[in-house]
Amino acid sequence: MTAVPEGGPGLPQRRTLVTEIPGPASRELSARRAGAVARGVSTVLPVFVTAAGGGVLVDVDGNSLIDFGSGIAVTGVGNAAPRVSSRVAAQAAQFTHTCFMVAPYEGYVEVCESLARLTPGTHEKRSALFNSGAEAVENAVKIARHATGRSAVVAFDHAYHGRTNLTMALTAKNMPYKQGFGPFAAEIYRVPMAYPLRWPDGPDACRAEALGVVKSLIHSQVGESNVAAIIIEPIQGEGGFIVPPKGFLPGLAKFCADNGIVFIADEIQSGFCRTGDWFACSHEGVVPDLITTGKAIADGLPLAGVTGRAALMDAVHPGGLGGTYGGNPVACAAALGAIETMVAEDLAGRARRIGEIMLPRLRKLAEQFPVIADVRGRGAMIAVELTHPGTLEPDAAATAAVAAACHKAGLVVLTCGTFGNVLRFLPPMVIGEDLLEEGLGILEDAFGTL
Ligand code: PLZ
Repeated sequence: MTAVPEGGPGLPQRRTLVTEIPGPASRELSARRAGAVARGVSTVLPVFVTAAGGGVLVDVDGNSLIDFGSGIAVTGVGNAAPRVSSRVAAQAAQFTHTCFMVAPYEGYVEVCESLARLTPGTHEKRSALFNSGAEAVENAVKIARHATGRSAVVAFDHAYHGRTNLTMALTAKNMPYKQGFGPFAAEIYRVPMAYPLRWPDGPDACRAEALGVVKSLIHSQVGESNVAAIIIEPIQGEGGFIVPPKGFLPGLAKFCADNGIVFIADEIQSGFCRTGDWFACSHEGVVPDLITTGKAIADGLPLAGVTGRAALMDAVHPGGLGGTYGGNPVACAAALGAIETMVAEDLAGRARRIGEIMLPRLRKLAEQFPVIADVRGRGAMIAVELTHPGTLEPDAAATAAVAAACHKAGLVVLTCGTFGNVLRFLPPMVIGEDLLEEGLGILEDAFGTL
């Protein structure tokens, strides 16, 4: 047995397979896991990790895999990024917890100051910190309801906002997120997403019609004056990396402003440089009233936030927001290290470069393999949607087969989409170009196995 390497960017940045995937040591741990871990918690690729950094994950069998998943858009700055690890270690040695509601500390304030600076808009802002994306979304809705005195919340088809009761209600897809877990929270209304590939009359009609359909449904079925908030992922994540046509998000933001509705951008997956800008909203100059953040904010330590207009955020009475762990000092230290890394290494620029490398190669692949119906995304948030050639009928089987072939060859890829037919690519923004190219080569070979 070789010594377990230390994680971080110093790990050899190459793919090395020394066993089949998963190897014997991982299989043994999987067997142990089956006797201890609830089966409802599932896993994409059952290799047990011992170290990770840059663009690789190292497993218990000594395999080094290329990471195109970043733990679902979390480790954008690279796993165990030095500025994160050192700040976390230093903070853990000082104190691990006080509860910000009992006795505060500077790190929490500094994270909120960073959020005010980095999120879209130059208006006066306030933030509150939480433990998970779902909790941030719940609180954004609480704040919007409190500030407006209204109860209805409008969410989109293909949306994903979490697994708690309110966020399950906001999430569109039944299996596996909602099946058997109802009843769900009330006063949630769903409208169609501007999904160019699947808009009934095609992408051009989507651009022309989607906003009108959304407005008219809200008018006829809910009533603008009853709507507290409209919540949208500027690029939908779990639902299939759906990028709405230009103009849709600004139009929605304007509709909200005109009707006293709080516009909530859920940037938990798309935020923090992932799409080639600090936030996906910024590609169209959209300034949300509230923005939810999580995932990449703290390189994997549990932290999430709600940031928004001071008047909205401060509408809530003292004591109305909180939680034992929200904005934990170690998680805040990680966030400050992650943000410092994003600035120092221009990770938004790196994300744009990743997109420039990936999109043309994937478009070429789509010409070669007609099972690829769409190539889309921005920066380092890229996907391909698979259908039976010449139709819009989702091909989840081919998607699963390509993902399995990638996994076998040592490339971690994730799937998503309401119909399970989207392969998504979320490499760490710090991934080396050689490794990125090698990963794309593996993906191309995987399509060849269909
Ligand atoms: N909003 C836009 O992408 C989390 C879900 C993984 P939590 N997405 C990954 C799974 O299957 O549970 C997500 C998101 C958007 C909210 C969330 C919820 O964030 O930190 O998982 O609660």
